[in-house]
Amino acid sequence: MGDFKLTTVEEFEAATARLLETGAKVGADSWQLRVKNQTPHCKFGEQGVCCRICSMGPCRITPKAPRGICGCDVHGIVGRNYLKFTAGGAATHSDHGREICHTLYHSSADGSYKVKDPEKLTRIAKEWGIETEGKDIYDLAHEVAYEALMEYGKPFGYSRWIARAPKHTQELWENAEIAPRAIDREVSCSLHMAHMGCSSKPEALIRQSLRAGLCDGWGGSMCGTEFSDVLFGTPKPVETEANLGVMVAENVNIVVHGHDPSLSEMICEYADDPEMIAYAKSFGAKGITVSGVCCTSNEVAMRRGIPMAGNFLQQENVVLTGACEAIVVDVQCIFPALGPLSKCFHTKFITTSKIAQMPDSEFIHFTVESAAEKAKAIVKMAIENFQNRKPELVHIPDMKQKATVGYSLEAIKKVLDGVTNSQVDELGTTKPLVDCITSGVIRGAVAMVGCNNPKIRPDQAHIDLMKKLIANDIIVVASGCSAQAAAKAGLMDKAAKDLCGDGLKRVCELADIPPVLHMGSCVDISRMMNLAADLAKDSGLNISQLPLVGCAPEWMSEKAVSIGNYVVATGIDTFLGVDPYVSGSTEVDNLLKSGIREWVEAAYTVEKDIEKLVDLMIERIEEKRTALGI
Ligand code: MSK
Repeated sequence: MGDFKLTTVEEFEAATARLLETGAKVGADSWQLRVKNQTPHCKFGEQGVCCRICSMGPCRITPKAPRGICGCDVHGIVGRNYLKFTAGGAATHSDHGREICHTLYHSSADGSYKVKDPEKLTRIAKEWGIETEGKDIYDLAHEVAYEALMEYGKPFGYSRWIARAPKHTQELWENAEIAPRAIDREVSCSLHMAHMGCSSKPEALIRQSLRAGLCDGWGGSMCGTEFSDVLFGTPKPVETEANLGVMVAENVNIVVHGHDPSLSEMICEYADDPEMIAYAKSFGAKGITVSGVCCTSNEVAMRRGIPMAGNFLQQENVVLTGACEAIVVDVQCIFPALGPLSKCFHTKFITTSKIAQMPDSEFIHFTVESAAEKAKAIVKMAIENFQNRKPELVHIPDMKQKATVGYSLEAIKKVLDGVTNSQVDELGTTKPLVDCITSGVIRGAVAMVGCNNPKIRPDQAHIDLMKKLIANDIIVVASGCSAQAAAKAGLMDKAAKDLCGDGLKRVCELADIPPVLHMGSCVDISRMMNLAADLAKDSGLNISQLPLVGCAPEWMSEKAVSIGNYVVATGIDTFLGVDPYVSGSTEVDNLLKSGIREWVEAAYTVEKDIEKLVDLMIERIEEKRTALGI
């Protein structure tokens, strides 16, 4: 096994404890302290039985008070809350996707944003029946972007992207009346249904929850992923590093955080500019290091190899190093705590989007038109802040792992084709993966996604699950903060093949891949949907028959609920480690855990015991294999 060793959660925690000591010296608050103040959590909220959608309440359902003032029972209240939770997530991902479409619409040969993958753009245009012959690539980009923007509000028809799903899946959606229409329509319709005096029938509310999820995964998120690839390049395997040790004490450290690559791509451009590096040197720094947190980090890691400083619950840690000149954020998953925390250090907390404005931050409004100018101003501001560091507060944990990232669907097909030398079209095929699965060399695949949540020991569930899965010859594709947990631990180092069972190890060696493949950010779970669709088409099976499951063991956001709904509605059994606030209603709980199987051939499992969760996933994969006779 050589010198390779995983970094343990205990080591992560020791590093965090040391950083919190610095925090205590300067009077910093932290999520660890706030969790203590907030627990125990409200039981009504946890069960989803509190209703505050009108001002007659709030109403809370108990055995003594089984109905709200309007007469709604617990099942209606829990179902409505779940639908609103989903709509919040679908809106958020999809609005991110919309921003990317706008960026594409404004791309130009001489502007800040260019088309880096014209082949992919042309492919999507053809898929959508848009004439490509003899067209200037930017005219085509604008036309496709316009059509994509129309997907958000078109009055008739279903999402264009669902044509990528296998016929059988499309029929299931049609029959269950959950085929996603225009993206904004599904979000609005969800809020309408959950309004006082509208739906209180669990079945109707859960059906719409699935539909709202589908408009995200097979709508807004797919726009986000596909057009980010067109603009910034479709990811290919690239070497990088992960964990706080990627920050460099001698350099100006800029940390990008959030989700939209439009900002972080520009910051990376300017941080690489020789003029800026010289400017940094003039302030006594040796250079500039850009690293990332959360999904913005995944975006720039996948395309540029920019190192990943950490995931969701490490965002405060980057400031606590005392070596962060600027934490620059766009949208989503940003702790408002970063404002007051950065005031305890020299760090500039820079917000850039009107969608995520926070107190105690410097707001530099970043737009497509002003991208270059604003990115340069931000990089300069960080450089000029280097001189304000307090050396006695600087401590960067000496902890990082190597990682190979950038496994877009296109890249996965390419590496696997390289192994089998199969005769394929230019886009490749998933057939080698199908062969590995049917022959049993690989038992199956798990899509590991989602966040960190203080309810679970941070990162432990992700890492423990992945270790057991790969040891059982189950390949893992990961995205979001789950992917970063894997990278920090070392599971995206190719040397981690030695932790695999014999079959998966052989595949990793032949394909020269790590056993956990980084597929990107949270919107990039749409890549996993395309992978599942291709696997089904290439194997001649339905998605639900494939030995494939999804898992979000530490999820926390509304987006994760939306994701869960589209993954499960795509026919993939989905395993959660955190309860989605539905335990107060047996009807809603039963629907999600079994009833929806009748509509979409898959359902949820919720299990807080992580050991049991992984065993249940393996069991499910083996059941599917048995059913197929493989
Ligand atoms: S950043 S949604 S904490 S994965 Fe996408 Fe991580 Fe979850 Fe945010």
